[in-house]
Amino acid sequence: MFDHLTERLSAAFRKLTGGVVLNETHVEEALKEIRRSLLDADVHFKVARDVCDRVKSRAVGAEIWKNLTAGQQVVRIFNEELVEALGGKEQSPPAFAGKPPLIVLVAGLQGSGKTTFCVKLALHIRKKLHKTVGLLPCDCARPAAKEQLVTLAKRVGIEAFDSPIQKGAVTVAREGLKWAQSQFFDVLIVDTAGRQQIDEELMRELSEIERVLSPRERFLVLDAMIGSQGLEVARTFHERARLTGLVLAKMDGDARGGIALSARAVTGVPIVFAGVGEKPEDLEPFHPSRMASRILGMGDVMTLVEKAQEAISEEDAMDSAQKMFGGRFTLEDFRDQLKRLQNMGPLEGIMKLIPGMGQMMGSLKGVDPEREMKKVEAIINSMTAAERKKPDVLNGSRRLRISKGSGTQVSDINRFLKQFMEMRKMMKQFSKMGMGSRIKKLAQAAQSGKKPLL
Ligand SMILES: Nc1nc2c(ncn2[C@@H]2O[C@H](COP(=O)(O)OP(=O)(O)OP(=O)(O)O)[C@@H](O)[C@H]2O)c(=O)[nH]1
Ligand SMILES: [Mg+2]
Repeated sequence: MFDHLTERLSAAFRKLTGGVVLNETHVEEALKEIRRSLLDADVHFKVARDVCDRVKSRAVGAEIWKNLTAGQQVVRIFNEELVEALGGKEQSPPAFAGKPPLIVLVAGLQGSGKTTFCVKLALHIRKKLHKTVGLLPCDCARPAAKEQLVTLAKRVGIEAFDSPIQKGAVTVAREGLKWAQSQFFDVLIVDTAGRQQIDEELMRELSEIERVLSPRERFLVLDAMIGSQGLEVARTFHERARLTGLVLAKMDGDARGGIALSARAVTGVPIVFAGVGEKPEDLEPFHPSRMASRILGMGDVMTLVEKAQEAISEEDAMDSAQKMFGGRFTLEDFRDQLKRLQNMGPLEGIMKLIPGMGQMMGSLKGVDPEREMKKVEAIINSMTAAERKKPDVLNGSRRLRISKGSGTQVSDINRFLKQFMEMRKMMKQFSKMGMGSRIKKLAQAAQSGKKPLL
């Protein structure tokens, strides 16, 4: 398992940071680990090679982002390529709209999860798309197969076609279609037989059923745990049934699901659903970005995002803290801080630790803090840039203009400015007390959520 791909990248590589341009040697180094991680996730080696080639062509010559290390930068590109290869960011689930009965043929290897998926899909279509659905069991190979579908369907109140399996799958398909038409179903879902191996007999039967039903959708159910041989399975089914969608069953297990990448690459067909449990409700639309995180190792994506955020906010915090204690804190800075506070940003901690700020926030108690903050923001927004930098110029007529502009009372402005001036005074005193050198510690402590020892 490779929970932290980034950490597996060599130390020298990891240390390269912002501003450096990645060269071929750097990228090759990272690709070694990336290739291994893809193979670990059961991605077919040819597919892994293609993804690596694409990452390479994008990464060589790319500049490392300011707050990322080389490793993170490559992992970032890798993640983007994975999402793209899995279907892109935006992917809407099929709507199953068309001339009724719209037929969905479900195929796959034995035990992959076809029958379970048929029931899940029927429920999804009824609940989410508000369409009428019927189920057609065309698995006449396994004696209990029909009963399994009929029983499952009954349990969730979906109608299933029930006829003797001795007739054979093709006859059942023909009769089932007539039944669906007579029932005026919007959608008819057809379960088929699976086999241990892909064999000619199964494929012929499938083609036959397909010819009789002309299904609009032809889905292949793949067990997420199938491993890299799933690529051949997907290819064969696609050649015979011209698939329109892939379904990944048993995604609730701990398979990394590399088959998603391989099957999608070899067929070019979208992955439409993921089965996430045994129950009929356990079906989800397929999310390429979630899947990419899974193949990549969740730890990496999380670390990546956190690291980037940390770096940004730490830098911001230092910058503001230095301004505050150097007495250069303006109304503009104050407005920025307010914005961050509203977002419950990481600066909340540092604000509380600053003399004056706590009081100011405290005086908001009893009133709606959100509204107060908006008011203050409106006041600052109605000032000119010069006024924000030097609030001392704010005489009576300027305050009147601001009150009109911000829809507040002059008394609101007076109160706010008084508080702001006091806060600034306190900040200056604070820095005179020799605290300037401890700003860094303060900022860092606030970042980590700990109270510093001043
Ligand atoms: N955990 C989990 N189990 C699943 C999922 N889908 C199916 N199963 C289980 O996998 C087993 C096989 O599922 P079926 O739906 O019978 O598979 P099938 O492809 O119809 O099998 P055959 O008809 O024998 O070819 C059953 O025990 C299901 O409960 C899933 O998404 N998650
Ligand atoms: Mg079945």
